[in-house]
This record gives sequence, structure tokens and C-alpha cells, in this order.
Amino acid sequence: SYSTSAAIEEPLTPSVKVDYTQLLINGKFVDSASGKTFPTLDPRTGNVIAHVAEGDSEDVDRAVAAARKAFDEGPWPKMTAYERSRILLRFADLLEKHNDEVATLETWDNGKPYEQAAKIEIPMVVRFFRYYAGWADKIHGLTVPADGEHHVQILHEPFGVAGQIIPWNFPLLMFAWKVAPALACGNTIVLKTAEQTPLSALYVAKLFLEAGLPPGVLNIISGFGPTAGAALSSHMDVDKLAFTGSTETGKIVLQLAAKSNLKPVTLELGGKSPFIVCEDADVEKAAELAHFALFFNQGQCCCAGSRTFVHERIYDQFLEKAKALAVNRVVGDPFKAGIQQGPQPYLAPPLLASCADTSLLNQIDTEQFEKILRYIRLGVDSGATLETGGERFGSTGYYVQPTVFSNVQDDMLIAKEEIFGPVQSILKFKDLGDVVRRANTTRYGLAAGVFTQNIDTANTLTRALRAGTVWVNCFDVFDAAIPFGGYKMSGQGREKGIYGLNSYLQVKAVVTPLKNPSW
Ligand code: TXE
Repeated sequence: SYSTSAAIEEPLTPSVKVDYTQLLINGKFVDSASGKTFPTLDPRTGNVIAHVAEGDSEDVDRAVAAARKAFDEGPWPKMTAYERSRILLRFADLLEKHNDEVATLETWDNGKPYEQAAKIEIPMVVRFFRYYAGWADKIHGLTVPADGEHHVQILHEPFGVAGQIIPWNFPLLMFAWKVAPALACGNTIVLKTAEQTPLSALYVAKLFLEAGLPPGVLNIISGFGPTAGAALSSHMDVDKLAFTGSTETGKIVLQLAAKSNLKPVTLELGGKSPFIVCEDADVEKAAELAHFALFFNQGQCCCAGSRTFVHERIYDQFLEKAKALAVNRVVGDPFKAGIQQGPQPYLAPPLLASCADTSLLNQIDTEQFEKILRYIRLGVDSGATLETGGERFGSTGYYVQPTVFSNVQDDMLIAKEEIFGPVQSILKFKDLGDVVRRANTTRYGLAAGVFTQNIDTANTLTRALRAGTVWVNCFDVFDAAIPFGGYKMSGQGREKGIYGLNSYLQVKAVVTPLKNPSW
């Protein structure tokens, strides 16, 4: 329970060394061209974990040139698909072997519970690479029976150099969602990690080299968005861009892509996903699932069930359970066993100053911890009832108390904007028509949760909700085979599953006249 802050007073010392802090370009770890570095912070304390090379446009140029060469001259797209698949499988085996070290880096840099990283996320990443390794030699085109005397083949070919930009909430999982399908399809990559969490991707890059990935196939740039990220988005020699992050930055990236070479862009952006608890629900189970849907990963999920709609008949009972769950949520040093919630990642203002081009930074919320506390104050000011939490947790690091608001109205900012923190907003609804209309009244459309025993209610809601994923009586199920992506301003395109391949494949029609059509 958060009534005691003892758990976070003495942070445990992580048991790994940070060996990889340089950029990965053309198969080698190198300093940035400018020689600059930036610190990455431990969100438990605000202390510096390591100084990491700060990539900028010159480094992006070097990395793109390496990726270009590895694509145009090979060996990557020219290798047999089976060889590519085997390298991905070898990488998955190595990652599995180093599961605990990678999970440690992930927790240290991001603040997520170690048990979550070690037992759920890193194994998911391994599974993800194995899934796409399986696709590598099963990507084939079509033959099409066209009118006239022609033989028509449709070839599926890799795009070329893929630029990829990822966020800090699931650093290695987002790495996997981007890198695995791109490599399976035969593309080469320049990936920019988030400035808050550069460490795990660099560690696994080393494992990729050990697995036999040729130089230049995967290049990794640590650095800031408005410099390195913008350089990648607007690069004339990047053939395809994939981005995960805020809707605001998604718009910038799309503009940069359009203004440069019109590279196609997939976007996985923010959300304000409804979690709908119907009249017939088992209240205890519904409250547990709604709690998980919001609080998992410190509330930092793009698909978080951040609008909990509860039927009026069971509202009071639900509220009591939801509040009890938040009060009893175990917050503390994420390295300690049994901890459910760690700190929010933080980018200190001095760190922002180290970014060479600060002109764009004002548009973007980098101070996650303060953003959450600001939204909590906004909720109170706008008349929502603060049931529990609402403050910083403890006095060191960037922890936020698990917070529950009831009596939330649709037009309050806390019900409209993405908070991205441990703040649950509970809203009351009357009937299905009412909740469908309200759930869909949002600029987002990433996910939705439905909790009911009634098959007709489930069928009605799953069809009516405008979202890329609808979870019925479950939430956050992320099997590698299930496509993920947004309706409306939550994104463009899909990642994961067979749909995730489409983002990394060009379609080429080959038409040849038939000499002897009657045969
Ligand atoms: O996101 P940004 P931030 C939401 C969430 C969060 C808010 C702000 O609500 O509170 O976004 O987080 C790179 N050109 N999500 O500021 O800026 C940046 O370096 C090119 C939802 O961290 O979108 C990082 O690598 N790239 C979300 C990546 O974009 C730029 C996950 C994401 O950062 C850039 C994260 C630029 N001009 C935040 N500016 C989700 N969908 O899961 C920044 N970047």
C-alpha cells in the first residue's frame, strides 16, 4: 500500500554493467560525429545511469548510408529467406539466454517492475522474433488471372531502408514490433530509440551481431526527436518510416516524410480507450480487469483503458472495489519482488538543454511525471471526485500514487486527453446506445474493452466501437499474431501478425505476354 514509502528509500543496485553506450553504425559501436553524449537517468532517483552517444543528422546520414549499402549491394535482401530466418532465430535464442540482463537494463532505464520485464516482456520479445523468423521464408506473391493473353505475377519485395522511431514505455517490445517484421521481409534499418531509454536496444544490438547479422543491416541511433528523429523522418534515402509515439509528434513526422521524399509512414499513436463494464458484469472481476487495463506499466500504455465506463446499476459497488485495488497497489523500487508499480520515466530539464535544436521541444511533453500531476490537478479543478491518490508517492524519484477519479464527465480534459499515467477515470452510463455514442466521441480509436457475459451485448459493442482492437472479457492480450493499430488519430497501418508484413513490403506487378495462350 502506498501509505508507506519505505520501499523506495534505498534503491537496490542493479547487477549488470552498462557496456554499450555508443551508436551502432555499419556493424560497429561508434561515437557520435559531434562527440556529444547525453545522460540517461534512473527514474527511481534521478541519478545518471550512463552517458550515451548523442546522434544527430550527421550520424543519421552515416547510418542511412550503411543501411543503403547493405540493401543495395547486399547481402541482406539477397540472402536466402531461410538464412535470414536462421539469423533471427539465433538472435531469439541469444536474447532468451540473456533475458535477465536485458530485463535489468529495461527496469533500470524505464522504471517498470523487474518481474514484469523479466517474466512477461522480454519473453514476449523473444516470441515475437521467432514469429517473424517463421514468416521470412513464407513471403510469396500471387499469380493473377488477368483478362487478355498475359501472364501476371505479383511480387512482394522489401522497401529498402526502413527508418524507425520508438518510444520509451516498452523500449524493447517496441523495438521488436518494428525490427522483426522489417528484417523478415528483407529491409535494412536505421532505428532511433527514445531519449529516455536508450540502453536495452544497444545491448541487444550486440546480440544481433553475435547472431551473424551482417554490418549495416541494423543501425541504432540514440538521440533526441527534433534532431536525430527529424533527420531520419526527412531523409531522402529512407524508403519507409515507422513511428510509435504521441499523436502530436506523429503529425510532425508525417509532414517531414511528405516534405522530403513522400516515404510511406506507419503510425502508432496515442489513445483514450474506453473500458465498458456492462450491467450483467461480475463486479469484482470487472474491477480487477479495469484496474489492470489502466494501471499496467505505470499507466503508460497507448491502449490503456483510460475511460472506465460503468453501468449505473453497479456503479457504486464497482467504485468501492476500484478504489480498494488502487489503495492496495504495491508501489516501490521496481527491482524489489512483489512491486506492481515503479516510477514514471523522467527527462530532466537540464537534459533537454543538451538537445542541439530546442525549437521543437516546447510542443512536446517530455516531463512525464509532471504532466501526470498536472492532469490530476486539472481533474480536481474540473469537479471530478478524487477517490484516492492524487499526489507524488514518496519524496525521491518519480513515483505517482495510484489515483482514481469518479464522477468524471465526458467534457473534462482528463476524459479527453491522454494522461499516460496511473490515473483511472470512472464514468457512469445508462444504456448501450448511450455508452457507444460516448465511447466513440473521441479523436482516438486505438482499443476498447468490453466486460459482459451476454453474447448479444458483446456482439453489439464489438461492432459499434470504432477502435483497432476490442478486447472482450480480457485486456492487453498481445500475441505476436494479432494485428494492432489505430482508427482515427490513433494511427495509420497495422503492426504485428500477417498485417505487420504489409508495412514492409512493396507490391510489384509483372506482366508478360503469353506466346501460346491456348496451352
Ligand atoms: O512522445 P514523442 P513523448 C504519448 C503520451 C506521452 C506523450 C509524450 O501521452 O505522455 O506522448 O511523450 C521522437 N521528429 N505517448 O514526448 O515526442 C522521440 O525522440 C521525429 C504515446 O515521449 O512522440 C521518441 O523517440 N521524432 C505513446 C518518439 O518520437 C521525434 C508512447 C516518441 O516521442 C520528434 C509514447 C520529431 N520532431 C508517448 N520529436 C504510444 N503510442 O505508445 C520526438 N520524436
